[in-house]
Parts: sequence; C-alpha cells; structure tokens
Amino acid sequence: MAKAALTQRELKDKLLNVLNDKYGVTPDAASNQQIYEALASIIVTILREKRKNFTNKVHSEGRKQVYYLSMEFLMGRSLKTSLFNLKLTDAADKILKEYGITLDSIYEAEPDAGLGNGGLGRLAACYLDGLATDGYSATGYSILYELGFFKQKLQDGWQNELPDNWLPGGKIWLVERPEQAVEVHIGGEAREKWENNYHIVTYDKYTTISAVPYDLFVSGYDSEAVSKLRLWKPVNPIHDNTPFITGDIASLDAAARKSYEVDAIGKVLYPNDQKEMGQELRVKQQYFLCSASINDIVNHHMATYGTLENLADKVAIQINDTHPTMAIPELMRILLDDCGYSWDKAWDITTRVFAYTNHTVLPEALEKWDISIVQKIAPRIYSIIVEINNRYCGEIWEKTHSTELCNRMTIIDGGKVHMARLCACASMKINGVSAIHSEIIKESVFRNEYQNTPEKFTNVTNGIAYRRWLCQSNKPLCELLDEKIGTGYRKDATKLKKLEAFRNDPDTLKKLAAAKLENKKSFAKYVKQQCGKVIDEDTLFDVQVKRLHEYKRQHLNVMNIVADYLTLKDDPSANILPRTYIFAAKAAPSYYFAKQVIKLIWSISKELDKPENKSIREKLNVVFLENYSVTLSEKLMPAAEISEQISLAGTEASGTGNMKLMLNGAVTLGTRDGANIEIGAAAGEDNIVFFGMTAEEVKHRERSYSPIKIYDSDAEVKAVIDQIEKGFNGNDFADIARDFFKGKDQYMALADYRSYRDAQAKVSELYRNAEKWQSMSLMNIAGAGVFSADRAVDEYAKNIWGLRK
Ligand code: 26V
Repeated sequence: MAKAALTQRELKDKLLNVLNDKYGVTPDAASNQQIYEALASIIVTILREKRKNFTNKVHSEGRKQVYYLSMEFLMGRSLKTSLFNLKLTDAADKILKEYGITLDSIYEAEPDAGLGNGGLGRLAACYLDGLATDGYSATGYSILYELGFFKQKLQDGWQNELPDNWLPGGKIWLVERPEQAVEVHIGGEAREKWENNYHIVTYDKYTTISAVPYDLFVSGYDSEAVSKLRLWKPVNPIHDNTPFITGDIASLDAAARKSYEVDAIGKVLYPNDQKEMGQELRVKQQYFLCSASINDIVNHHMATYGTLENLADKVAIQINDTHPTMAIPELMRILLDDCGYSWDKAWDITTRVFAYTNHTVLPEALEKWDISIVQKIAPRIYSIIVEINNRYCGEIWEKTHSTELCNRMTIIDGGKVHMARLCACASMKINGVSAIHSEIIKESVFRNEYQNTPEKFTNVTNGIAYRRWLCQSNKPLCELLDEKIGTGYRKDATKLKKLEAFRNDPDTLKKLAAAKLENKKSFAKYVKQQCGKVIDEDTLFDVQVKRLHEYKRQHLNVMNIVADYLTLKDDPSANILPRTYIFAAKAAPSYYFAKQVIKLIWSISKELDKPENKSIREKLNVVFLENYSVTLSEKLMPAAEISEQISLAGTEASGTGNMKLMLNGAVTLGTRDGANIEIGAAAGEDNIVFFGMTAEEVKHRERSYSPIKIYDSDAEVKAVIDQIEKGFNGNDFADIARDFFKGKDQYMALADYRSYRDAQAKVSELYRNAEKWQSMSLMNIAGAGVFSADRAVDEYAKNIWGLRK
C-alpha cells in the first residue's frame, strides 16, 4: 500500500507558501476560490512530476502505450478525486479545519470540466482513472473546448441553454506546453500523379493552424502511474505582421476572418443529437483532433525509437466511437507522404495500431459525412480514403465475387463517407460496450463486416471509476463496508463480493438502511437549497437520470406517474406506496419532443406542489433537477433506491448510470437491455426487477406494431394519455400525445406499459418488506465490483491493445 503523496506537514507548508506567494494571504483571510486554486496547483505539480517519473520508467522498459482518442472527456471536478487518489484527503481536511474551513466548501469552488454529452464522454474520463490505477501508460486526446456542454436552465419548464464557460475556474488544472505545438493543415488542394513509377502527391494552398497542447493529469489510486489528458487548442499562427503595421484594410480583414475561423474550431462541444448542426465545423473539429494527435504520437515515437517500423509494437490507439475516424487516414498520410513508406507497408502498420469502440446502434447516430465536406476540409485525407476503399472493395470482390456485398460494405456510398465502415475496415479490433450490444452490432450495423472478419469482433462491458461514486461520495456506506468487509474494496472492486455473506445479517441490513436514510436526508437538504422544493426522505426515492431521448423512455416513467396521479385524484387514500420520483436530464437544444417531456415532468411537479394536492403529494411527489452533471450525480447516487433503466430493449448500448446506482445500493427496475442484463447476473435475478419485451421480441413485434390499438383497448392507457393531452398546471401536451404516444410510438412505450406497471407494483411490494429490500440492495452493492473501470481497461489492455502493466 503506497503512502500519501505528502505528509500533512508538507502539504500545509506548501499551501501556506502558495497562498502567500500567489495572493499574499493566510488561509483564514483567503477566499474559497484562492484555497481551491492553491490546492489544485500543488496537486498539478505533484502529478506532473509523478507522470514524468512514470513515463521515464515506461520508456526505459520499452513498454507499449495506449492513446485514447475521443471528442469528449466528461471529467467533472478534479480536486476531490485527486486528493483521494493521492491519499491526501484527510491531511487537507485537518489543515483546513485548523482555520475553521470545511474541505467540502472548497470543492464547491471548482466548476465541472463538462467536455462531454453523457455516457460516452464520462466513460473516457473513467478509463483515464482506471488506466492509471492499473499502472498502464495512457494518454487521452481531445479538444480544449472553450465552452463545455451547455448549462441547462428551465424557464416555466422549458429548457434554455446557457454557455458553460468553465475555463476561468478550470484552467488551473491545465499545463500549457507551447513548445510541443504541432501544425495542422486544413483545406487547400491535393493532387496526385505517377512519374517514373513513383506516386507523387502535392498538397498546397492549405490553411495552417497551430495546435497547442494543454495537459491535464489524472492520478491513479494507490499507483505510481498517472494518465495524461492532452487537450488541443487551435491557435492562429501569425507569421506575417505586415498588415498590422501597414494597416492595409483588406489584409487586416482577411487576418481577422482567419483568426475567427480558427477560434471557432475550439469554441464549443457539439450536443450529440442535433441534426441541423454545422457539419463543416464538426468535421473540422474532428480532423483537427485527429491530425494534431497523430502527429504528436508520431513525433513522440520518433523521439523515443528513431523509427516508425516498430510503431504497432509500441503504440495502440483506441477510437472512441467514429468521431476520431480520420486518425486512420491521417496516420496513412504521414507514413506515405511524410515518411515515404509504400502503401502496403503503411497499411500493415496502420491496421495493427487502431481499434474501435462502437457506442450506439441508432441509425441516426451513425456518422456519414458528405464527400464534398470531407474533400473540402481534408482533401488529401479524402484521396486516401478513396484508395483504402478501392482496395477494400477489391479484396471483398476477390473473396466473394458478390457485387451486392461490395455495395453494402463500401466506405463511400450515396455521396457520403461512412465512418463506421472505415473504422471496421482498418481496425484490428471492434468492440461493443455490453454483452448484448456486442452481439447486436454483429447482426445489424456490422452484419457484413462480421461475416468478412469475425475474428475482429469482441466485447468489453463498460466500467466506471467506482471510487468517485462510492469512496468519494458515499461516506455512510463506506463506513459500513469498512466495518464489515475491510478496506480492500477501495483498490480491488471485486472484494465488494465479501458483503454477500451479510445478506441475511440483521445488524448489517439495519445499518445499510440507516446509511441510505442519512444519504436521503442530505440529498433532500441539498434539493431544498437548490430549488426550494421539499422532498420527504421517508418516501421511496425513484431515480431516472440520463440524457433525455425518446429511446430512453422517460415518458414511460411519466405514464406510470400519471396513472398513480389519476388513482389518487379519485381516491387520496388509495393504497399507493409513497414515492418521490427524481429526474434530471438535458435535451439536445433542437430536440422538440425531449424538451416537451422535460416540460411535462416539470408541469406535473408544479401541479403536485399546489396546496389542494397536498394529500396526493404525500404519496406522489416529482422533482426535476436542473443541469444534470457529474457533480450532481455524485450527490444523487448515494440517495437513490430505484434505478430506472427503461430503454426499449436493443437500443441502449450499455448505460453506465445503471452501474453507479447499483453500486450505491439502488435496485434496478429495467428492461433486458445494455448492461442491465449483466447487472441482473451480477446481483442475482432476484435482486433486480426486469420487465418488458426482450430485444428479440421487439424485432418480431415491430412490424405489426399499432399503438393506437393499445390506446383503444386499454382504458388505463387511454386515461393516462388523455390526461397528458389535457396537461398539468395549465400546460397541455396535445402535440406529443398525438405524435409520440398515439402516433408512431417508435420506441414502443405502450407495448411495454402494462408490464412496466406490474413491475412498479412489484417494486412497491418488495419495498414494503424492509428487510427483504435491504437484502436486495446489499446484493447489488456486493455484485457491483465487475463494473469497475479497472476491470474494463484490463480487458482492453489484454484482449485489444496487448499492453503490460
Ligand atoms: C447520438 C445521437 C446523434 C443523433 C441523434 C440521436 C443520437 C442518440 C444517441 C447518440 C449517442 C451516441 C454515442 C453514445 O453516447 N453512446 C452511449 O455510450 C455510452 C458509453 O458506452 C453507453 O453507456 C450508452 O448506452 C450509449 O448510449
């Protein structure tokens, strides 16, 4: 067991020095902001040094390294997790107490680094933690977005988006490395010709952008390894100052326009389900990330080994969804054009370096870019993709003589470049993110690719940086765990299994219930402070928190609430288990249905707040929490009792919130979708409540599905939808009632409604038996170990990257 990074004495000396040198204050006169920044800067110095030592060791041993390319890293806050991982939490806490300051109040000074939409970005962040903890050498690459994912503000229930200007409080974690800047070329003209058997490529008239790295270090827990997240900032390199000196207006104009265009690349992270987004800018962002990162990897490798011959032995590059696909042709470009490799040699290296993770099967989420856009932004990259495709189709034809198969697998099709097909063609491995999802991709998106190269396909079920949601967020539960099973679970999540032995132990179950109640009280207090809403900790806390999307079916949850509401309206003494339904979700800015569902939930919540609904509210309360974020999830998970995971089977690739909730003892109420299935296996089928159609059943039902038939034949469904149509608190929802429930019901909420209602009734019955419920909760905690990021990255390292610890 490694000791703390510093002694309490050393940490205190450093803190006093930094506060004095930087702000000229002592701790008692310092603001929370100043203390936060002082602690952060001390940690950055420690981590930077640790990373340097670790990297030296890795290099001296010639070890392989992994690079994780992702357009998103949803890091959340860094101070609390860094102190914890470096074992400095107690020391910092004690030092601040001497001055009457709580460490918790200092944490609140830090903004979230919200550089991600949701699960995919948070997964990338969790993996940096897991990789460092497991002792692997890992670097993440992304863009230094000036604005993170938007801040959500509700106005009369309608979502408004505000800019998330995180850098003023967040940049303290970033170390600028201007001396390692690389050049990225965008636009211009690429020409090819053959001369004396030589293939000559000229590429000119491009715009040069300087990519300046900013490094953020992620400590492992009880480990000497440190991961690095390198964020690229696009900067306009001003080579020619003449127009500024001469004041030539036209040139000044052009210079200003270029600066603006370069800045735009790093301005903002795109919401992931906006259809009308600026496609050109998004492709520019993607190419900027890919080109800067691949150049950096190559530079680094050359500086270490002096050759690229051994690149595939020393480097693995993971592509997180298709967003960084252009890294593949970019590496080809460097090997061919800059280093003079033959095509075959370059292709051999490239196809042993890259691996690709798929995160969704929703057709609208699979990236296809117009040829004209790719050609305009990266003309040489486009010509390489064309060549890759010609050879690929040639090989398929040789192998199968099937024109039909060539047509289905071609990377360039219908005027578009199909990024997932390019990934499948060039990657050594392709993985899905849960057992069922990895099977589904083999039958759907990659049906043909799977037939062609079955050996490439594999599964890595997602994992979470579990210490963040357990050790750093749920003190009452950890105290109980320490008492019953010791502290080994902090480094090795599989040790949580030891808790199983206490499944029928009354003392443990009683203490588990007490821990949950304490967390519910703290959360109720937090909610009161945040939005003035009073929630009763003696009711069941039923939680659905995730992005708002029709496939996740928050509206099915709402239907159940409305059914109970109608029952209670009729008879306030009806035997309904008192519950508080807690929602948090951001909708994509242009997604009307999703915004309406938020407004619907908000309106129901307001309706229930009315004095005349007091007796209903005692049994049925609803709260919508604004601005769901990593930090909010850390506060909420410990208080949750039911985890709603109710996507239509076959649509949610994995889910990771489900894992965080399980770990905190919430019982999953879910469909057999994504990781829910593995959660059931890990907790035991008796300790999860499944409902609804299976993915297979969905496939069969889809063809003949008629929601209106259900509406007409089930009086309760009719009453619920009619009520939604009429609305709540003066807001009607006739349009979504018409289009989504009675209309297409694309994600078959009505088909699963009856089974969901029954499952909810079963939950109430189980909850009424307190001991039984606590035992179920305990089994979930005990089974959560397999969902750690430490396990997941180990699987990537062994089965995909070929990495040693
Ligand atoms: C993207 C789009 C874009 C266009 C319209 C609809 C739509 C819907 C979803 C998405 C998300 C794509 C990728 C993604 O974030 N997947 C999530 O990845 C998580 C980590 O593997 C996983 O747990 C979630 O189940 C999965 O949705």
